[in-house]
Amino acid sequence: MQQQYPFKEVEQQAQQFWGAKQSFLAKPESTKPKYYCLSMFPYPSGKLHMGHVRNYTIGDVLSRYHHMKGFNVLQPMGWDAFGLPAENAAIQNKVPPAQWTYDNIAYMRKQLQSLGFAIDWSRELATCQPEYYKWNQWLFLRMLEKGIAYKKTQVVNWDPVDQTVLANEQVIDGRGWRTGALVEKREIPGYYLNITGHAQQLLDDLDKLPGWPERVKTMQANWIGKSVGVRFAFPHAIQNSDGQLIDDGKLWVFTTRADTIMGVTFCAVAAEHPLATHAAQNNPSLQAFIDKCKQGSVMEADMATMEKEGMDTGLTVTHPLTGEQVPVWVGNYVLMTYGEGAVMAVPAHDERDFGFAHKYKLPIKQVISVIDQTFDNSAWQEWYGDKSKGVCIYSGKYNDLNYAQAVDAVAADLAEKDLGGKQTNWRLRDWGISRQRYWGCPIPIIHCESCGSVPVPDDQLPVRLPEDCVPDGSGNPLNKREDFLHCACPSCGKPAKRETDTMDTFVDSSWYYARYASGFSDSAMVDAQTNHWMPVDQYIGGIEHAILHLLYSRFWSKVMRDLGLVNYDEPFANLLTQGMVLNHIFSRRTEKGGIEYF
Ligand code: ANZ
Ligand code: ZN
Repeated sequence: MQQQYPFKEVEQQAQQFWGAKQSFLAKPESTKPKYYCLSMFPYPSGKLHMGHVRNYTIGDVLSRYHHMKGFNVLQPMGWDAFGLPAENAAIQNKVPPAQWTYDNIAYMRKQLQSLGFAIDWSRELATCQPEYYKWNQWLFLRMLEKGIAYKKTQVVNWDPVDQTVLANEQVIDGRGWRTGALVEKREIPGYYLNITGHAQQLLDDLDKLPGWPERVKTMQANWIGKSVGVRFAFPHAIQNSDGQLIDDGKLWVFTTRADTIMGVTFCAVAAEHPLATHAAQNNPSLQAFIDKCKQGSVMEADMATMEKEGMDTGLTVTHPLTGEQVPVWVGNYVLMTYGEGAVMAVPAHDERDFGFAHKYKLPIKQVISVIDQTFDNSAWQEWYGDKSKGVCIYSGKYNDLNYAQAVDAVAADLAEKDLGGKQTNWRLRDWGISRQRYWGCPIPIIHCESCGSVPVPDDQLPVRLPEDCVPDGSGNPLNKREDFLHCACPSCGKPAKRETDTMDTFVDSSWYYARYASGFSDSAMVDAQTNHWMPVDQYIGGIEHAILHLLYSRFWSKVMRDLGLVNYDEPFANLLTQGMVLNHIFSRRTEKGGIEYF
């Protein structure tokens, strides 16, 4: 027996043996029970780090164990190869993102192979390959046909330095995460996927996942955020300069506490709300306040902790049940993108409204009472906002009703006046997939002056991304690529222009597991083999993907299922979220204020 482990010899011999025997080739025709073991695929950032080694070792141990137990194992590997870091590297080193990416893949593949993992390398894929992303485009077109994908303009976070839209997560303290520039809000057109249409299913089907950590399921449920309440209107006679009623004379709000409707002492609208815009026309200080609000973060976490600020618009609306006039304020804590972008404010029973009313000396009117508790306007107490205890008081005909009874009664009365009714709201927003980025999957749309936005016909897929652009940081280089831009309109044949936005890279990772499990056909997104291997028996990855990646994958699977491409409801039967390997990382603030890592 040798004193030391001569890893060079032993491992090389073992790896040669496995290679010669094709030991890790998955065999779909085998009659053994299948075991699909999947680790989240890496971004080809340059070199493997210890986190990769640890993550992939977990999957490897599980794969080998099941192999030995007589399972037919599939353990594939690939590359999440589109994305921003390649563009940033390109800006720095002046090499095309494609070259940087393919070089990194080659290097990291060698590293992974030298680790001797039991991977079926015959199924390797990279999401930047046209053979792969062709099917992103193809499914997008199917979604477009079904109305699941649609175009709309929306307010987005705009980084004026990078000339790009940022995700909420990329806005830190109101600044772009990379550039440190003050983020602006802008309206631009983009494509959205109607994930909210699947919200109920995405919530319900969490119950079909006993093999997922409770914590992750809770995070998903909170993110989906089902909220049952009442949507109703405060009528008004506010007209715009053309003499037309704004929003048909109705200020709509969404509330989960319709039982407190008799305690309304003001309404608060978002800075982007039409009533705010209207009121600001002859009120420069209100306009200045609105501009300031628009600069702030749209992250909900920030919304919850930030100082509540507001300003009176001078406008009033009519309480739908009492007929009283209610003042309208602009409040920085009201989100334009949730509910109706406006709230009925009940300072006595909502903590945010309470703070706001105190700050601006607005009336506070108790309408819920709890036995043995005394209401005191000067300080907030937990029970004020607790809907599980208490009954209505000072509320006329609703007195003595509990929460559920009062909500029903109020909703019925509002419905009778044709001013509203019960409604379910979702915190989840539709998934905006357009990115003003080069290194991603082109959105297969052609813009024609006569025909508008025309889908690229299937037989012209994939729309290939030119691989030799070198971004210089000033917007999307595709806008300057004449050979990419110009094409014929598929519908009328006249000269037209290609869409230059590319897809969010979360699209790429939303279905790679199904492609691994399929034969790599160029005439089908997936084949019948997929249903043999899927769902993934063990998915392994970082907790940082507990929400977005997993939710998008679940959604994408359901769309594929509805189109008859696959037969499973959920892609990942068991989920293991490994910990993170932490190490001190050196960084510095750049001149522009962003963070640069070494
Ligand atoms: C009056 C009220 C009284 C409320 C009360 C709560 C307690 P969830 O559960 O998250 O759906 N709200 C509605 N739209 C909003 C918006 N665009 N921006 C900020 N806040 C908004 O919360 C619904 C509650 O959040 C609604 O119920 C509304 O405040 C507020 F004692 O209405 B409530
Ligand atoms: Zn045309």
